[in-house]
Amino acid sequence: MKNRRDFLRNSLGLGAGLAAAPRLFAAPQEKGASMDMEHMSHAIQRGGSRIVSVETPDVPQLSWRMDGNVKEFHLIAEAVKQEIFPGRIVDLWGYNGSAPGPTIQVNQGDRVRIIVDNHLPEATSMHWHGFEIPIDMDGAPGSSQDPIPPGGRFVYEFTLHQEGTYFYHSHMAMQEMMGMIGTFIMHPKEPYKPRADKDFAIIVQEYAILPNINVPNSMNMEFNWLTFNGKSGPANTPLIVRHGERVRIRLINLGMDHHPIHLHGHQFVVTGTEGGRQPQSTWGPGNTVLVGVAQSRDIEFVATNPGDWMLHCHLPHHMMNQMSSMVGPMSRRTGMPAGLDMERGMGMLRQGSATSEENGPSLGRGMGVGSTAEQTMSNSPLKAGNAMQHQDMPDMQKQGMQMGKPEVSKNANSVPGFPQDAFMEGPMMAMDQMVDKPENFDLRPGWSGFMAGMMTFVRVLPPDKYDQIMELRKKQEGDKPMKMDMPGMEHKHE
Ligand SMILES: [Cu+2]
Repeated sequence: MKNRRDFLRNSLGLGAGLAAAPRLFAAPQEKGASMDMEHMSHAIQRGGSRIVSVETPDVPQLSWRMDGNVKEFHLIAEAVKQEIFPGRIVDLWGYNGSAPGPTIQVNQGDRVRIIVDNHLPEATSMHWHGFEIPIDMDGAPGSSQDPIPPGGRFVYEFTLHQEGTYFYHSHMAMQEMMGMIGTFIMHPKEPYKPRADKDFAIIVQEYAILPNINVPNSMNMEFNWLTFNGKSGPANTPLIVRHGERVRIRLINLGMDHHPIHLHGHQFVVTGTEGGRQPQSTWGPGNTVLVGVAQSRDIEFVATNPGDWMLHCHLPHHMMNQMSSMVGPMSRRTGMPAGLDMERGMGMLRQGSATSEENGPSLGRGMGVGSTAEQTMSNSPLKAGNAMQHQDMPDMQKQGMQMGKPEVSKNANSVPGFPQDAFMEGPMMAMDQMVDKPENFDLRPGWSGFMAGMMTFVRVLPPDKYDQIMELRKKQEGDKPMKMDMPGMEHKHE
């Protein structure tokens, strides 16, 4: 028990940062307390067949300690500040400083203990989604347990006989919409066949974050920030694959929408659901998988086609960032003028927040221009003069936007329907430098102008380029503190 107390004290001191780390691991291992280093090195040897660990780009892995034969994890439910897009730092709720929370990986048959501390200002409860475990461990607030009060703790412990792609989440509905979910992988006792060379997991989430406010509106039914593992394109990290490898991607959804996730350049098969591995006889080819709310889907393919292939939700509004209603009156002459001035029409509030009493009725539920200020605009021709241009926006340039010349024809204003995509994406929205990282190495210049929302790349790379990126990654990791949820944990890559 002494070890356990030490562990808890150390891991509770997350805020102490790396300075606290040496103490934690310099301590001699007593009474069977040891880390499962085999797992931490991201490779599991079993019966001569290697199972790779699951990578969750942009989300840390959760480390554990062994207490006898029990794998012990520690999750802290808390408010987090997270940059979901360059310059857009928002207030989410998550676990151990991240939303989604850190990824848990265990083996089928493991005895697992998860200590959950509630650092939120209100009660919470942790549900283990799809787990076949005793009712008192299910985390259903009110029925299977009392909610965990603010400042409280609940210790969950169970043996896991399942395998597959699972997740944990707060069972308070509104907290789910604040980000409170995490990936929980159960590796199979008998390795899946065929073996995957790369294994990834992505949690898809959606937030309604209204203008001039950093807190998601969990009551909203429309979403303007769509994320893969807590980042919106182009801020998320591409999946790096070597040409010829077999790839598994596990997709998890717990939001208000179902997401059709589409992969370019490859057919795949759906090999698993939130209930585990599916029999091979059910695998039919596809390139889009509908990941419904509360579901997970595993897809697999052999990366035979070199290139930087898009992986994205195919709902058009889920391929955008920071959507708000178009502003009709400021630029259009035909049609009746709507009731808002330009600033409010664009959602630039001068006082209060979007959910304040004053603005709430128009902004609280819809995006930008709300139900009480419906626009009468149609997509009718704009007034005469120059087509809308973006290059005279020095502020945005200062912020690192590339702001190249927009591709708008001379007669654009006379074409009904304009502007549409010209102002949602394109070269002038590019920010390659702002999102520079090893995994983005050598993408086509300007690529970032066309990535938004639930969108990333599967980069199927020839060996030399693959090795180059791995080198860059290694170098970067040497330069900065490890991105683990616990200080000092070494996060080794293969
Ligand atoms: Cu979607």
